[in-house]
Amino acid sequence: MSEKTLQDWQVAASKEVKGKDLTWQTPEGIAVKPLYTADDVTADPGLPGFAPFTRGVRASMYAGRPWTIRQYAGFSTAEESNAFYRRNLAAGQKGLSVAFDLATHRGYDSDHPRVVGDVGKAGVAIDSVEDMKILFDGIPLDQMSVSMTMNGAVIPIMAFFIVAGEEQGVSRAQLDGTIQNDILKEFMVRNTYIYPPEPSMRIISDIFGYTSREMPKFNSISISGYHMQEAGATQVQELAFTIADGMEYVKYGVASGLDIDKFAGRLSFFFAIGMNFFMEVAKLRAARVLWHRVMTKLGAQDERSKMLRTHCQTSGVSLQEQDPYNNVIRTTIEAMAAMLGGTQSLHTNALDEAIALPTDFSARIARNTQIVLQEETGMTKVVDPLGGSYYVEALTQELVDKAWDIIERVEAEGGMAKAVAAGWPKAMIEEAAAARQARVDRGEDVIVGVNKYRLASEDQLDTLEVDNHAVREGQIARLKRVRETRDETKCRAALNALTEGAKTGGNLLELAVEAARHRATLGEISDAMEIVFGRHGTVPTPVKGIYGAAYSGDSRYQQVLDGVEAVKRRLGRKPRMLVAKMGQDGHDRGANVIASAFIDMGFEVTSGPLFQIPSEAAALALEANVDAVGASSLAAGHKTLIPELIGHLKASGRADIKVVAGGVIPPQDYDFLREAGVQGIYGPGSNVVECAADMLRLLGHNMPPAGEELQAAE
Ligand code: MLC
Ligand code: 5AD
Repeated sequence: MSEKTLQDWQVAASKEVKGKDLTWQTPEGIAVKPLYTADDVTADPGLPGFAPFTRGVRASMYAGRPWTIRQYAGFSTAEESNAFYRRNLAAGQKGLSVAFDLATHRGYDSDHPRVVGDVGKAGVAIDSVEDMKILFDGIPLDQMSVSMTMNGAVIPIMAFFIVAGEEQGVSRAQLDGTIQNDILKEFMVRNTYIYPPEPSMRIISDIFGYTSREMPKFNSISISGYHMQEAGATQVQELAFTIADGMEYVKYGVASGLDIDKFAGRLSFFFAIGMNFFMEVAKLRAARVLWHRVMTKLGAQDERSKMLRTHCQTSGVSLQEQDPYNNVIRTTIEAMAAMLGGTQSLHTNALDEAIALPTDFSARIARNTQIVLQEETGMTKVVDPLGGSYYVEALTQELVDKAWDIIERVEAEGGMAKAVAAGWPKAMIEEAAAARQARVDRGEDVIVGVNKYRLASEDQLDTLEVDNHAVREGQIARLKRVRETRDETKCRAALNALTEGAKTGGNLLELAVEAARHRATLGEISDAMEIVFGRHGTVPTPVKGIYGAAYSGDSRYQQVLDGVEAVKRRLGRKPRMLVAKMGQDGHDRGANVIASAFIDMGFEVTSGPLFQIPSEAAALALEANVDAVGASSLAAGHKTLIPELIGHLKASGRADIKVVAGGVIPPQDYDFLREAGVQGIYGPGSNVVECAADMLRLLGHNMPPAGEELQAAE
């Protein structure tokens, strides 16, 4: 036993680093010390399988049964996605997870004029029960657990799933899986809502009611922090808002007349796992402690109601377009954090994440990352091996306390639905996102291959390309067949009953199941409710001052500010830009960060509403009389939507308006876009100050090249 004291260590360490303060201030406001000892551990984590489940929800954890390898996937048609699922299951994947295209998410059939660029692109196109049956062809739904990421069009998708099961001979009581069904975070960060908040919350209670009665094995919601972290939230924000969302859903369920212990045991969670390894491990442990505390407070009696079970996905935003094989390393580290945090189910991202959807090759590496952890390393043999680590235990407690402060604020202001309507959680997350972007652009947060150790030239990856026009044609033909062969009278009657139910009460899922049986389509079922509920829309409000503040005194930033001033003198007004979001792509982090930063740099920015079609974006550009349009695209619609936008601008005699594109755009598409008239393309990892410098050049300003300090390291 050492006789040395903490003070002795302090003296020794301080001498080594010549008195430098080694405390690490994390973005969540936690001061991480260079050393933790037993003195820092204030709470006993107890044992796994017992309340408050700090060390895991099962006594034996992975020693008894490893987590579910559940890769999220979907693209193109139901046939193609089904074949992809079958190949993956044969190669060691254990559970399914369906990614739907954005048309489906937003309640539009594939033949709707607003979704021309979206069909089959970011996920699989599903228009009716017929598509759902093909999606699970040869996959027995009584044996395979299926997660479906659906929030907006959750009623028709659940109905199709139930009827597809029925027609496979599987009763709904046997169906095992999870529906995301988490609308609060959609209004906050993910944006695939359809209806306004109030009817959306009713839909969730109706699903709780139906599944708790009819589908005992089915997880009725996946309360998701993932998208908050993707949108820029710190781990504390992700943790707090997710648990607070969960509380809100439980309160709505109880208010709708359900007994808390009848449905709470089937609520599940979903977190992102980023690169701050120990913070992520501690976050999952803290989440379990917080949920146990919250559910006890809400009056749950059954321990299963208080047990937080979660899926995790490694972080998409942490992966880069540049030097993409580094992404395999990042994903491995993140997967280990998810495992050591005690996740129940995991998706590991593919190395081409920042560019396109996974190919068979990149999906294999992603899946094998988990298989290697499970089958080669021996890491699953011990339950919660980080339990008792001074640092991890102290961090767990600190996260619990910090998140609790935010949860108490939410509660004091009337709960998460009210907070979301007031908008402060979203603003808080956007501020964190702008601050992170500034740290990356300034090189303070290192990203290997992007702002440090950047390669002089990059090899191109083979990426998956979906021909959305062909998928759309196929879907339109199938929709036509479905509509021609169904009993129209029965179908209409079921749809009318659904509309009536939306008006006067009655379980919407139960009513939609009937409509689905009679081959009502996804768009028709959505419309039947939209008549009563209306469709929700939002215009972004970018945060101001955060990005600029991080750059005060920076010489390159000053050059850009001077450039903007020069253009302003020439034009007699600020340079104007429209940040446009077209198609059903609701990923607005990039658009918001760009808008915030450009405003701080002196541009006049119009943030277009989400979900515009190209003619609407062009009309807005003319109305705001902008000099340039920045089209932000993260859902693969760029090849259809941006050329159309340029066509509309030209047709209106405004070919002079510059169009640039940003977001997830594979290098393979650059020439196509340039030929269509796009004058600047900014993929992931672009430095925002340099984007602005480029914009000034496009506007005729003689902008000097970036100085040494901003040039990428070779
Ligand atoms: C588990 N079991 C054990 C055990 N471990 N039994 C004995 N000993 C052990 N050690 C039992 C469980 O109790 C359960 O049975 C069964 O085994 C399955 O285990 P599980 O732990 O419940 O796993 P799973 O079925 O995979 O469920 C995990 C889940 C679920 C609860 C988190 O909700 C889920 O799969 N979620 C996935 C969500 C998802 O994939 N989302 C994708 C989002 S992508 P029983 O009988 O108790 O149930 C996205 C991106 C985008 O959102 O588009 O934006
Ligand atoms: N297939 C596979 N992964 C997908 N993701 C989104 N859509 C798909 C899809 N169709 C993953 C990406 C993204 C996160 C939200 O989910 O990793 O970052």
